[in-house]
Amino acid sequence: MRAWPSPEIPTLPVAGPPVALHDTVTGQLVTTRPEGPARLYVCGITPYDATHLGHAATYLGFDLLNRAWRNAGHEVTYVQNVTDVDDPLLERATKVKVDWVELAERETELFRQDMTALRVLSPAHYVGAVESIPDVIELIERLQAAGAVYRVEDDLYMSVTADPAFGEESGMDREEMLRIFPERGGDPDRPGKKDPLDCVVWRGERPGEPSWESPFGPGRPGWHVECAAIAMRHLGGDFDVQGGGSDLVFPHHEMCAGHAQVAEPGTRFAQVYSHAGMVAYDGEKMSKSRGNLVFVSALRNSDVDPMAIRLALLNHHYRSDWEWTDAELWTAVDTLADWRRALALGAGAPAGPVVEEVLAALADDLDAPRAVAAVDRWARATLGTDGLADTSDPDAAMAVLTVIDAALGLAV
Ligand code: 5CA
Ligand code: ZN
Repeated sequence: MRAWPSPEIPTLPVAGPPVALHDTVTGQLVTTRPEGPARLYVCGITPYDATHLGHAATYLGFDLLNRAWRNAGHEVTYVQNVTDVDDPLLERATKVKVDWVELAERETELFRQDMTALRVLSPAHYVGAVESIPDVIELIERLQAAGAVYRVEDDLYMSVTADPAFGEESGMDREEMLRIFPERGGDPDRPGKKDPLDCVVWRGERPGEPSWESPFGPGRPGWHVECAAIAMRHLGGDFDVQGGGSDLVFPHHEMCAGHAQVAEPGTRFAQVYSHAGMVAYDGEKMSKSRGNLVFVSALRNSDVDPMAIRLALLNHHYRSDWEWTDAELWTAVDTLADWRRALALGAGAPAGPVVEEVLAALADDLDAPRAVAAVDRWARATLGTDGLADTSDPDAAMAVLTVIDAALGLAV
């Protein structure tokens, strides 16, 4: 499907360092060494409600990775899906009496507008579950050929233990998996399953639900098989980074890896699994099911500068769990105003060290708060908020503007 227009990235006078990223599997920092274009897959939205700040924080985190790679001289092939048919979307459509296709299209369009306003680089391939059904069917057939699929009534399940590496991505033991699985779409107690952790790959047609023809009977894709099929189609095996929020560590990314690794034995799904922390509001994880949401579009509609939203999100490290407060948004508005005053001077404190620090911070596990602090120190030195104003570098503003645009995605 159509993505959103990508902002231009200005060219930096210096290349950024190689990018190190925290890997969920090993719990270590890994220096990524893409061969050819860096290949990134990030799990997209389920479009039944507007983009909230938790979603935005996650996509911004991976936007920093995309930018850090590009600034280090790599091309990037970025793929993102849209789960445009799944239980929560169909349930919401029924509840609000709106056609599910209409609801998905409307919310996907709003997401595009939010991403555009936040200056998030767009994916090269923005792919819906519905348009991927032929790829999903083909993947299920490969899983069948590997003997990893069985039927329970009209539904097809994949045996998770068919992947010898099952459990490696999340590093969880069975007890923990069994506890989390039902909270995140799993059905451990269904009679007829061989293993409670097995997941649906094809959900047979139910009355009143959309379905598509397939060799397994009419139905629709399971959730995990969707991302496995889309990633394999557009990135191939062993791609550089699989990303998403930490709520996807298990079962979603574990199962995606399992599907791909059973279909192509001997190949890893992704080299690195990267997860963003959860944003909370009112004391709990911001989630559609809990309803404690702050929407990006609502802030935009109340005239909040999208760059202030972006800066407020950048003030938190992508891996930390944190709670959104309005106070932080207003602090970001003030910070931006200071930066704008400093940048309007043209001359300023020496830009070289700021440029270097911003690029180094982002290459070090996307440490945006450290990069923001460096820019802030520069602005204070330039304005003399800390003492005497320093305008010794005649070209400072242009250099700082360029790096905050290229690396942090801020247009100020
Ligand atoms: N469509 C699936 C992924 S294939 C899905 O999880 N959709 S979603 O709309 O629920 O979430 C979209 C992305 O936002 C996912 O990467 C998810 O991990 C992330 N996300 C959801 N809630 C939060 C939150 N409160 N804080 C941070 N990230 C979040
Ligand atoms: Zn996904």
